Amino acid sequence: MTHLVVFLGPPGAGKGTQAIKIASEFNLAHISTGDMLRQHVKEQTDLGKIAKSLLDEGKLVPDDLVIQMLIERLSHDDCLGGTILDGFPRTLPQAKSLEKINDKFPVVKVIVFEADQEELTKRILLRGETSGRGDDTEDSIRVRLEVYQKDTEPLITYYEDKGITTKINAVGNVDDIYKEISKEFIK
Ligand code: B4P
Repeated sequence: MTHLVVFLGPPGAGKGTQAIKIASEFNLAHISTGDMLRQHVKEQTDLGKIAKSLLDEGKLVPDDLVIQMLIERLSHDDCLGGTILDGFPRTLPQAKSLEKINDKFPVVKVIVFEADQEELTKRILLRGETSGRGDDTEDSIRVRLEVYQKDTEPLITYYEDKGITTKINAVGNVDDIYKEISKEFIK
């Protein structure tokens, strides 16, 4: 059985930053659907060709494509000892797709990253100066924040109802935030 821990939060909240540190410290696999999609774009795969403009515009890639990509990735051996899902699920159908394979991949914990829009925009614009990411622009950030509120934020209630969420203040020093999150892994 592969336990899944979901990192949920708005764009730029630091999900990826913290997932890398936690996965390495607690020996977990780290799956970032954003990184996987960017790799597809780079390699110009069929999925990458579909994803490119959506990513740049700040829109979500269609559920069926992302779900298929995620399920295939979860079948790799490195996921057997537990996995952090960074950026998945982002919609209710994506969350429900995990329920369908729930016996093998139960979501045991959801870390909810909280940060205000001003801070998020500042971080992403700063990253845009060096990242070369087509979605680290002012226009794309606006869309990404809107998409987050509409499609992803409802997942907080969805997982709260299951009693498995922990909210984390994602504004502050990276190491302090890491310490807060790591408490959830040593309980
Ligand atoms: P992601 O790659 O998931 O991008 P993100 O939300 O911007 O990243 P994150 O919250 O991880 O922030 P990070 O640590 O990098 O998604 C990109 C796109 O891929 C989506 O818009 C969508 O199109 C597509 N996609 C991905 N998953 C999908 C799915 N499931 N379904 C459909 N489409 C999907 O941190 C951001 C910046 O802040 C960094 O520069 C970092 O250094 C900095 N930072 C981090 N913590 C900080 C702190 N405490 N203080 C100051 N700065 C900090």
